[in-house]
Amino acid sequence: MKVPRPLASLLMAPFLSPVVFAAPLTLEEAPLANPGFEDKLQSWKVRQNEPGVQVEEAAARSGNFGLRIVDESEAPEDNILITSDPIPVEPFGEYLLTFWARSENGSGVYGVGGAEIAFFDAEGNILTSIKPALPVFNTQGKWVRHILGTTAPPAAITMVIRVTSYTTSKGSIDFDDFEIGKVAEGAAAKP
Ligand SMILES: [Ca+2]
Repeated sequence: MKVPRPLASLLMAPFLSPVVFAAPLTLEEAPLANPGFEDKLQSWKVRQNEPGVQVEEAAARSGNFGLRIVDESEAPEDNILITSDPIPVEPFGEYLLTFWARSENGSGVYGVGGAEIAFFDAEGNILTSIKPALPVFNTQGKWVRHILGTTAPPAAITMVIRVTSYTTSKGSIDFDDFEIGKVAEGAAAKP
């Protein structure tokens, strides 16, 4: 599969230079539908606090639309949860998720909200008690790229991306331009 250009260029980024790979690190794009919310919420499911979920032009980093979540209180029932459609994975596959996010008014020392990856087995059971997750902090309105790497558990057949707000925080976050890819075989460093 073609390597998505933004991910490929990301891996050439200078801040990754201390990691020395035996071969150039390449990614196989995973099939994530509607990664930039140009088709509104198609291929994403709102699981909690639907009124707090908006897809609008004001939340776009690229294209016409972006995702805005608005958590108006620190009450748990106001937490927001949005889930991508399942994405097929290979056991022990190494996956890299990137997305762009910003918050102008968010509170919370542990982040306003964030994105995480959850893996599932063939029966639909979740496989990780602690999900690989990245918080989004108040960025004073500046778009910031977030990068999360993880490895699929042995029984994993699918994963989803989950976008959430946190119990301990309130405020809004804009998300756009999700990408996820599998690190190609043979990319590991040699001793
Ligand atoms: Ca977009």
